[in-house]
Amino acid sequence: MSHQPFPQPARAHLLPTDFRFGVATSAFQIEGAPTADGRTDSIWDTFCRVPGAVTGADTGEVACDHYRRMPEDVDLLADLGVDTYRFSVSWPRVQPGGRGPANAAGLDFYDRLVDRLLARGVDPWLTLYHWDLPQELEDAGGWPHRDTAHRFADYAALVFDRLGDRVRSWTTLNEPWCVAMYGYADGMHAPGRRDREAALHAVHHLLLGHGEAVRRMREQAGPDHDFGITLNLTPTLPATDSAPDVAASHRADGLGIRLYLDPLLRGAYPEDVTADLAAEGITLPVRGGDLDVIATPLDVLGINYYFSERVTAAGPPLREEGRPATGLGWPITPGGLTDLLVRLTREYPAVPLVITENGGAFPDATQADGRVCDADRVAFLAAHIDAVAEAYDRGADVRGYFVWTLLDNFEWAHGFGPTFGLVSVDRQTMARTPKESARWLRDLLRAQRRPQV
Ligand code: IFM
Repeated sequence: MSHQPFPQPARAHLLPTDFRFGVATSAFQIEGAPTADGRTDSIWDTFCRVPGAVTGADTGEVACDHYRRMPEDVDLLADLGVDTYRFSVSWPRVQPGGRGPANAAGLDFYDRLVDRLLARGVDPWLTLYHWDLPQELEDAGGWPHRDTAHRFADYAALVFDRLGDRVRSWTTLNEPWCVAMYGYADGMHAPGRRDREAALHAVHHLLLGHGEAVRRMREQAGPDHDFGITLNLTPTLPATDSAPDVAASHRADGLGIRLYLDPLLRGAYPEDVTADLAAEGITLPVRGGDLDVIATPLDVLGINYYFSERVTAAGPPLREEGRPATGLGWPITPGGLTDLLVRLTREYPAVPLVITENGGAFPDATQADGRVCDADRVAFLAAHIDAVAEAYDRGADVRGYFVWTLLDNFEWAHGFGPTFGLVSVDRQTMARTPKESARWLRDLLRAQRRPQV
């Protein structure tokens, strides 16, 4: 088979030489080893046992066996030439049950991971919460319950105490929108509740937990530490110029984007959104001082970008016939990323931006010679890196871009079907095979790092 030249992000040369390139993963999606060294159940362990909750009844029991294969995986990602690895810590591994002292054996794993990354010249970027709430905290009320925010801040302080001497970049939460809406409103994700009011209470307590955690960690931090949160932002556009479509798009923007950014960066919930919620009979459980805590200054705002969508007043977001889409049917819209980054820089108080996740699930083709060909993924990544470079050129303060994800892994309620990885994982043997996209990324980063003449 002939090798086609891979597409290149034409504007990548516009990015500064200290622009970060990384790959991202999360604990539950790759680690496995659910009972090793004192770990107890998270809500996702429980959810996977619910018949019909996860496609194919897949579970995180083995996942990518990363808990045992961590050194090999660090070597794989270091060989890509990335300068940053974003990973998450499993809360029930390091504080089983979500209360009380740290579990030293659980923390030891992350200690070894951080040391190995640093030895390979890769900067660790730690996310404290990527969806795996200790089951006991859910049993006590979960994120709709205010106490969970305080428990999260305690947990953050425990992890910081152990790893803060070597980890400079700290993200509190990954995608609070998904935690609240998929977990507590739609029931598609753990813990599988369907209660819209509880979901909106969860939003407030997630943001409060974020702010409290940042404050607690800053008490112990030095000037080199960076603290932030990662939001999944899905920009919306009205499907037509009609007033109802424009209003529907604005409402979706309010619930998906401004409900998070406004309190974090401006210290207030958007009034149009709280008025809409009040009309539904829902009031956010805000107490005096909460918004000051939530608006604790950030050093970085993480953005997970997958697509933008067109909204109509008539029903769910439009899936436009013939528009390019990923294997999960998500529209491929790199221009939406440029517009989002430029908008954030124009509309919100200044904060450095990092794309903490971007990637696509595509079906991969394994050739007779063993190569895993994923030209769709290469084209997707090239277009999005190009979109980031364009935003940078237009003045957006964007400092980094991380590919989602290193390994084909447990894609939540979809199980192991959709593959987002740069590296494929044989589900029987756990053997890792870097795909063509991994080779492409390595070559791109080499060229990027080459001194300009
Ligand atoms: O796999 C997820 C990840 O855990 C959170 N962001 C989106 C990814 C793809 O769905």
